Amino acid sequence: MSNRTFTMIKPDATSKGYTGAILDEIIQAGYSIKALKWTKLSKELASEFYSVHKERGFFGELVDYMSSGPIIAAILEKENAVTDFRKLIGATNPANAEEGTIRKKYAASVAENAIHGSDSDENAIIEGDFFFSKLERF
Ligand code: FUP
Repeated sequence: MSNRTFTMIKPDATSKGYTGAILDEIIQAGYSIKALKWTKLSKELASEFYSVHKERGFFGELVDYMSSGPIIAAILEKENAVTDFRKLIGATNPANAEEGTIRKKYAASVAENAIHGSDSDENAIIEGDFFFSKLERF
């Protein structure tokens, strides 16, 4: 069991001014920030990040949306990081997310769902490495 996960606060949430509130929820939930970046994905990089979904009908929209504005990318540390973070953010579709979860509070729709959380320890490492060099993580 790994103690690190990777997250992005997505363009809908950053543009609505939810960045500070969401980061605070993450910290209050016991995560410490090991790497943090305010950045913007190009279409090419968004396509690469989400390449696992490239055959899905929503892929084009997903890439357009994820490259539409700035995001926060972060590596987070806590015991049982990946599983607990998925619980903290809630279901992919905010309509199905439990009360109190970040997506329930801040997400607009399944496409614009405010935040990403890695779904496995392996993907947490791959996704963290996508955004951060050795010099940018502590
Ligand atoms: P999650 O692991 O909760 O981020 O969800 P997925 O990996 O299944 O999906 C990745 C992203 O694709 C979601 F965050 C939003 C987008 N998506 C859609 O736009 N429509 C869908 O039906 C499913 C996912």
